[in-house]
Amino acid sequence: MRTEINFDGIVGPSHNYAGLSLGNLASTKNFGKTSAPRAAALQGLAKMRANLERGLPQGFFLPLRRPDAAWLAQLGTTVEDAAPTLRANALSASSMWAANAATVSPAADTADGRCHLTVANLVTMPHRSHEWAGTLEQLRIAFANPAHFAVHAPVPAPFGDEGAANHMRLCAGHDAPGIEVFVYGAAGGPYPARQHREASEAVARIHGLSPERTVFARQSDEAIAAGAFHNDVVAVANERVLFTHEQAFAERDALYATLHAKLPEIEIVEVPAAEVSLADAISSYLFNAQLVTLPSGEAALVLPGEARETPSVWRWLQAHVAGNGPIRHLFVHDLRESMANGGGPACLRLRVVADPATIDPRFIATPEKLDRIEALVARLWPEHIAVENLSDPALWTTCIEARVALCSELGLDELA
Ligand code: SUG
Repeated sequence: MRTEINFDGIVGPSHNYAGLSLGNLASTKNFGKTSAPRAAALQGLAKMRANLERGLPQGFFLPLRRPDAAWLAQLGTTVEDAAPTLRANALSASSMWAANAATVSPAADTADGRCHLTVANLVTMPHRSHEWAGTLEQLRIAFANPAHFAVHAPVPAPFGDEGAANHMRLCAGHDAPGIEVFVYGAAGGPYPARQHREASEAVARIHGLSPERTVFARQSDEAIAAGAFHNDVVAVANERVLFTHEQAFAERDALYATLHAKLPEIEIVEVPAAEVSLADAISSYLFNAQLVTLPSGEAALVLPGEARETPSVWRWLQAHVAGNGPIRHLFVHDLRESMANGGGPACLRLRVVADPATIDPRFIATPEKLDRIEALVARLWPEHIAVENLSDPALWTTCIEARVALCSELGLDELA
């Protein structure tokens, strides 16, 4: 049966705070702090385990090869010789944020009835611009069955594409035809607009989406200026629910009217700026929650601890759950290590609607497999990385060996 599967990026052993993402306020603020890669990976694995226990199908992606020697070679250098910033770009563990791996259009939406995935080019940020090759390699293995999947290479530069983080899907049920909403940013503000409309339009064409069920919406300039470098920092959709901040979209009324016309049963849950400011929404990652449908049919939010610690946000959530709103349950997780680089629960996962039996089983989580990954992470992931450690050859070796061991543990030696 086709169902929604969340594929989380396993946090790689090189996770660090090099402050590489301009416009992502958490990344800038935490530049230079000492990271805890082992704790980061264990926090992510605990979220995966909890979602599995909630009855939600769960998959994962492996960290990419870091340092990325192949990328440095294209730039005429090596990890030993690269300047510190370039070396940090080659060592980033940023592929953990699987919401930026690809854009996914489920089979029910596409012309050929297959699930289409286009790998994101992530060209705006140097440290993310070299993820695509490793991601493509991995998705081609996980979704190799040509009867059910088509995995596409990224759209070409200069059109920036950041994948599912700027894509929402509204539908009566996950396997029913959906309305796909692509959110792009306009250039000209203090921070780069990382998703370009041209890229979103290309992805919609490549996936064979019907123009009647495809919507292109502009992110509001205030949201980008306030630090919402991806739409999934200010809005999230699941089935017929759109959960959004009042200031997420440039032409909000027109967008809501379009969505109501295309999906009359839509429920738009809008959080007013007067109750939760954009600043609080962004620092707490209220909208970067995973909005999921539990086996009971009820909707739940999987939130980061920061949402409970932000009074305006927690007040709003408590009132919503106490009232008659569509979101019935709140689950809070400690994802502090990822959050400190601007990645919340929803950034860490890529949603794919498919029959799990059609996916390479090596990427599907089971409690026993999570036990084995956890044990390996506890043994091999560095406990801490300070920014100056990035120039230590011993750290590069540790990162390479830890990842190779994970590939081998999961029977994925071809990715080593
Ligand atoms: O691209 N942070 C990521 C966070 C991505 C969050 N993803 C979604 N919103 N879906 C980014 O800005 C920080 C890395 C550093 O600074 O070292 C970073 O890349």
